[in-house]
Amino acid sequence: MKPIEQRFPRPSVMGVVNVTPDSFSDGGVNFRAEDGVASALRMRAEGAAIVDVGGESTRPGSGAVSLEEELRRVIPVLERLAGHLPISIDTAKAEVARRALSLGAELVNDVTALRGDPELVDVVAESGAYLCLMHMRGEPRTMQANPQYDDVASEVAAFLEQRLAFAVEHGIAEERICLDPGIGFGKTVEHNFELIARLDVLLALGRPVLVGFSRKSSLGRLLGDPGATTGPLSASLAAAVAAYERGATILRAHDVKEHVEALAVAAAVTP
Ligand code: 9MG
Repeated sequence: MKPIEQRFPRPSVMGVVNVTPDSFSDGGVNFRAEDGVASALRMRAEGAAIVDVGGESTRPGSGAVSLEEELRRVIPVLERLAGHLPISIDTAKAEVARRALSLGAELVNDVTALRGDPELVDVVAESGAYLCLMHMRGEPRTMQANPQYDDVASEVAAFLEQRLAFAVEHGIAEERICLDPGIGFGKTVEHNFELIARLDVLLALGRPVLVGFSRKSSLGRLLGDPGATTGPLSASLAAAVAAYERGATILRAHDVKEHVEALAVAAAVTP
């Protein structure tokens, strides 16, 4: 298998398909399997390098869903997409990842960075799949309750370095792994923008970086609405381009066509 940066060269767009009823960012538009499948196929046609399918909401305040419910949501979508496009499975559960990989998923996107389910590391190692390790402070239910850091970029980098070492020690090839600062996962608006401004601190770990700023509440809050739960497309595109220009490889986004176009322009200026 190719190293992740060859399989998904800069800039690659990862389309988001939340098979959940309660996402702030897309209002549950893909909760029915046929809608999730149609969205994924449209994103591929619009230029997504990979589509991230998830059945558990990770928005601030959300609780966990059972294994059975998560499988019930994502498996029908994955069955119908198998063989049609590159798939990432957004899960922290080993059994969901196992089933998704058997249906052809090539990347496991684990927002817990292998801390959620002790069996997941072996599932990824044995499958040879790509892996995204994301930083999160706390858990989705409570993570936005007064997050504090002395130096957010250094602390996020130290965490990711430790999780990368854990993954490699357990047999996952380093060349298959990308790292993610976890925009919005236990961070204030200022923390999120500082992480993009100082992306070089994460890049120094030597792995490709994935950034997901699309539609996140920090964008709406920066623009003047302190109660925003989401952010507009214009701001999402600016954040993706800023992240790309500072070295990000994969940009996770809901509006694939617009992100592909904006990043193509950015790449023509700054390859
Ligand atoms: C599932 N999910 C929601 N936001 C995300 C982000 O910013 N990065 C990754 N890897 N996954 C995310």
